[in-house]
Amino acid sequence: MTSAKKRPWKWEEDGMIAVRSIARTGPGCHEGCGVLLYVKDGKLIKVEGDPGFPLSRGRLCPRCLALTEVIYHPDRLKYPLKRVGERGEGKWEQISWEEAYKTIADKFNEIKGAYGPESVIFCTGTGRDIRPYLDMFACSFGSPNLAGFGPLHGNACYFPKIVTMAALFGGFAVADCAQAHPERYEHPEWKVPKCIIIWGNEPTATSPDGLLGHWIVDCMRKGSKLIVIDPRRTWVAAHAEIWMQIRPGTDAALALAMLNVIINENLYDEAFVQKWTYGFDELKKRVREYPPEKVAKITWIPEEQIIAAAKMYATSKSAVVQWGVALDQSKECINALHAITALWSVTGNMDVPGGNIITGQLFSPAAIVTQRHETAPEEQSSKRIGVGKYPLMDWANQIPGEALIDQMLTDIPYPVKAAWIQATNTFACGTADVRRTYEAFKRLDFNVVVDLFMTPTAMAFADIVLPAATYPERDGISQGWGIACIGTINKAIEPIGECKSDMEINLELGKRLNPEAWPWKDVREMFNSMLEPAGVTFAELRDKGYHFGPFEYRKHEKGLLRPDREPGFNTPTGKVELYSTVLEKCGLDPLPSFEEPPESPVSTPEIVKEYPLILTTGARTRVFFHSEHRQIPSLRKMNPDPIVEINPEMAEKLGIKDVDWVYIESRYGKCKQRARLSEGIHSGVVHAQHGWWFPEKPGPEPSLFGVWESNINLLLPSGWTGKSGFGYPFKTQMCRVYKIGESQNG
Ligand SMILES: Nc1nc2c(c(=O)[nH]1)N[C@H]1C(S)=C(S)[C@@H](COP(=O)(O)OP(=O)(O)OC[C@H]3O[C@@H](n4cnc5c(=O)[nH]c(N)nc54)[C@H](O)[C@@H]3O)O[C@H]1N2
Ligand SMILES: Nc1nc2c(c(=O)[nH]1)N[C@H]1C(S)=C(S)[C@@H](COP(=O)(O)OP(=O)(O)OC[C@H]3O[C@@H](n4cnc5c(=O)[nH]c(N)nc54)[C@H](O)[C@@H]3O)O[C@H]1N2
Ligand SMILES: [Mo]
Repeated sequence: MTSAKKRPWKWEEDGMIAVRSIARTGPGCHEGCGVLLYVKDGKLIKVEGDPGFPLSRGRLCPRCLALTEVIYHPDRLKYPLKRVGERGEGKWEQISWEEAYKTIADKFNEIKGAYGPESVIFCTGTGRDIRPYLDMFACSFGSPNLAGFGPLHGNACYFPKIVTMAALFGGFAVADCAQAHPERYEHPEWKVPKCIIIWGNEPTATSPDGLLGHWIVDCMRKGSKLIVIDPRRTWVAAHAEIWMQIRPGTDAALALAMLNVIINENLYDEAFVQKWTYGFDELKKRVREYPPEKVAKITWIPEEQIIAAAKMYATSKSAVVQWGVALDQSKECINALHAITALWSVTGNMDVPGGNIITGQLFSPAAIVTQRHETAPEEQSSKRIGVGKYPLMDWANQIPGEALIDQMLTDIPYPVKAAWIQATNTFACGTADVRRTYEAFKRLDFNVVVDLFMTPTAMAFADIVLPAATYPERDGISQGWGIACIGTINKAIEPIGECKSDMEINLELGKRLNPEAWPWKDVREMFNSMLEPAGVTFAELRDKGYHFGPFEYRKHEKGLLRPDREPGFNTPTGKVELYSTVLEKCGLDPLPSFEEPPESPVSTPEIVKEYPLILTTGARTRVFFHSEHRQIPSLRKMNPDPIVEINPEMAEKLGIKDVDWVYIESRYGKCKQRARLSEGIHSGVVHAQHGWWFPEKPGPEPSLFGVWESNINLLLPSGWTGKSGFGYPFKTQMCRVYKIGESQNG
């Protein structure tokens, strides 16, 4: 066990109380940075980075710095609300928690009695730390239908990566930026990666899934050279040795061409390949179909650049891939993920210092899995929505989002009657084919939304709205960073109004629905029980601040990856399966390949005349988390309107000037955003922001806070998930852009 020395978590400073904590949600956030919360007269005054927290070392993003504006915002939900008018009318009545819980429990139990617990679905979005509790909540009610994790369509955020890695090497890997070690860069075994490929990712804006962006900057300062693959010139692209301005959705072809160069020029790690991989010869044969010359035409990347990048990556020891959500957000995403995993495997960068390291998680899985088995009867999992549709989804125990919407609309094979929506702004952000999703949720008999603010989702669907606490208003356990490190979130202030933490809400309502499954008297007792596998109590963890699990490199050599403790990887063959027996069993191609996006200048040339531009969406901004923060003055000021980025040459052709309002239109829908001319985007590509609604506009129907005006997901249709059930083309779509007449502006 590696923990910090005991240090205070609360002290007095300059007439204020300082509370050491970890930033989690709400509001939305993907990782957890150490924070110092300063409180005066019971009010949060300011937030600073905690220099003593080894993973963030005092750094913070603009959203944490604006936290007081979130907490004390006049629009915060403060009390449980019951709908009194029609759905969407915006007429609410304040009720007590007791009445809210009773109404929900009665209604859920009534549905359970009439249709079975599976007729209640449980939905959540990304990154919030409520997932384990919500999982327990759904299971203890008996429903196998916990949906979400951000994008409903194709589960196109991180899950495809998790599943691909589980299939290929039976584990989960992240880029090694010394985050596994409390002493970080000073750890004797850690090595600075000589080369970092940043692939479809902008870590300095997003700090996504297991990585804080400043780790990349730290590595750059220590000598790492970057290869960046992005259709837009991002901060990291501007600082790269090689920036490949790829055509959206062609990443699999690029990875295969890089493999082609590495294999044909004998730049791979022969010893690792021989001893630890399965199916190299088949892969070698497959990559012959992807010579750089051909792939240059597919990807729009010059052939020499592909070759140079492949050589630079393969000859740098060590080298690492840091990949982003752009890779999950194409239709046949598993292909690219498979090929990239093969890249770091054949070059011997698997689980080595400064490579892609295999990690585990510390606290929840054991507790949650036990809980799940105790409370979710076997026969219930066969009722999971979409079961049998996609073998790989079944293998991974996932719900295909499109099957969920289909079932909500058709009642086949059984009706969905109610939704528990905790921390997702579904149709404003997390789903494609917005109108269809909207219709599906509208059909349900009873919906509960737990959120910080009245969102378009809550306004449109909710019968009961419950107010959630922000992280300084509650205790919690933080586990992020894609690494076995945990710490406590420490309450610094009393919640405003009657807000409660998500965990409290799940526990209190869980007790009413199934008391046996929730034996704990309060949240603290629940946390202690969940921390048992990690061997610490909440109070001990709080006093230390953080706790790292053990970490070793090259675990496959030491028998640390397989349940039988034999050397090797936790796969059917015991090797990294370049040729995947799991994918094969699931009826999928066992080798990576490239498929054109469903709409592209190549696959649908007939529509290019009318819709000539490739639309990529949703590249994150530093100031918003998805659809959140639009009501926060200091953040909104930095990005007041929805922005579509267009190359100046193209803009000129289209008669569009900087900051003009324009329509972006696909074959399926349109919305309006404001043009920003940018040299950094390819002239054949435009990029539109996602998640836009306008808290300042009227809430009641039909406006729903203007959610139909600039919502880019109106342009994205259903029916386009990949063959595996994973993947959706959120970032590859054909569109046209044109200027709006003056009268239609704003
Ligand atoms: N076009 C396009 N669409 C996309 C994407 C894209 O790139 N392009 N990206 C997709 C991805 S990767 C994802 S993950 C999804 C994300 O989609 P969602 O996860 O649905 O994200 P949000 O819309 O921000 O919804 C989060 C809601 O939860 C509330 N909230 C925040 N923290 C808490 C909390 O701790 N407790 C509770 N109870 N509520 C909280 C917020 O106020 C907000 O209303 O969007 C997807 N949508
Ligand atoms: N500030 C902030 N941080 C966030 C979030 C947020 O909303 N706000 N959301 C969180 C969530 S849920 C997620 S999933 C992560 C995502 O974080 P990232 O993985 O960084 O995702 P994006 O910003 O969507 O896209 C990264 C880059 O991919 C590029 N790109 C677009 N299409 C393609 C393509 O076809 N191929 C390639 N190679 N590149 C492409 C875009 O231009 C963009 O620069 O961020 C998390 N962190
Ligand atoms: Mo995501």
